Amino acid sequence: MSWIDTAWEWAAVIIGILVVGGGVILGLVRGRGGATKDLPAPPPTVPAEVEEELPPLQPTPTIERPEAPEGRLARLRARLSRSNTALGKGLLALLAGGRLDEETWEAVEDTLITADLGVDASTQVVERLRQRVAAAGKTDEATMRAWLREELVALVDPSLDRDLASSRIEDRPACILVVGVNGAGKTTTAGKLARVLVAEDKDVVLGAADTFRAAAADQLQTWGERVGVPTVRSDRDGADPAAVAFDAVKAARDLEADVVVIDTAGRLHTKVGLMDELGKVKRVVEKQQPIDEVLLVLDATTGQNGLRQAQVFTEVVGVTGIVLTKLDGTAKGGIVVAVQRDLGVPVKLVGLGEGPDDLAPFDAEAFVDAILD
Ligand SMILES: Nc1nc2c(ncn2[C@@H]2O[C@H](COP(=O)(O)OP(=O)(O)O)[C@@H](O)[C@H]2O)c(=O)[nH]1
Ligand SMILES: [Mg+2]
Repeated sequence: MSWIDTAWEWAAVIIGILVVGGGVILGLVRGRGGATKDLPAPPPTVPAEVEEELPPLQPTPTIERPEAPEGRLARLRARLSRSNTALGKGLLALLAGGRLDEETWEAVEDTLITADLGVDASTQVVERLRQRVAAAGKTDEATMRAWLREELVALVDPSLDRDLASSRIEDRPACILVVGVNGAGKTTTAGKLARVLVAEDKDVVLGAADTFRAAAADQLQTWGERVGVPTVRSDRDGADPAAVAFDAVKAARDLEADVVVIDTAGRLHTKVGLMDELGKVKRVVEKQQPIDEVLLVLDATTGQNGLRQAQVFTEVVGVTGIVLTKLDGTAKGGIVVAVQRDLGVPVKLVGLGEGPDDLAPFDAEAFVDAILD
């Protein structure tokens, strides 16, 4: 058992050496540490935690937060009323002027027709107002304003279903096709609509099926990038629009997106060309899934001319909703009524400017109030 004793002795010696040695080494290190204070500073190096905070070399696009659609109404109302005050003020000046003779009623009807309300609708409003005045014998401004408002709201029809198909339907994305003549505002509307949908927390895919010029796809892609929405496109001018539309829908399905918005070309001068191209886009997309919404984009400033073009589109593709753009640029808000009556399709969205969030869901009462304010 003497070797254990020896081992313990050795252990004690080793521990002793370690304690003393450790103290010496510690002292040396401290001593050196003290000495470095007098040495020149080492070349500066970027600490790891600061390096991580430096901006990356490749600038990443800033994702914008679009304005909530509900919040837009107040601002857009102000813009609408700027271009439409002439209509509201003119009508009320005539109606509340005291003398409602034949000449005055004619002037009221002319004012409504001039505002693009359409002849039938204008005649109807005047007829109803005359009956009410005759029955109640009142023509004070508050009464006339209230009646005019009621008649116009009835014409714009608050009962129409203006909901947009923009949520997943039975485990697939909703599909929106945007159509209309060149320059109406299709691409702008598709871009603004993507923002409306992003503001509603939807996952959106854009499809650039206007393949005439690469610039058209660039324009759409830029809209998408600003709010982090991918754009399916072809880099080749003149690619088959139906193929691009098909790919966009496929991408939206693969990504399990909520909605895919497809922009189309407007340079289709003949009805036959329009039939061929839009008809094919529709047919090809529908090999995968139905198109839920066909939005016809109409420029409000083209007035009654726009209606004739619109008719062709309703014949070719089943239009489910109208987007009336450039209402900020016209005093003829009555076109809303004319469009709905002529095409039998509700106005679902209105464009009120060139700003990215200048697209608002349409509301009959707010619209009439904006006209009469
Ligand atoms: N003032 C105004 N301009 C608009 C509105 N919507 C579109 N535009 C403008 O109309 C022009 C044509 O738009 P674009 O989307 O390229 O038309 P597209 O050919 O149908 O795709 C562009 O300069 C847009 O900025 C709107 O609501 N108000
Ligand atoms: Mg376009």
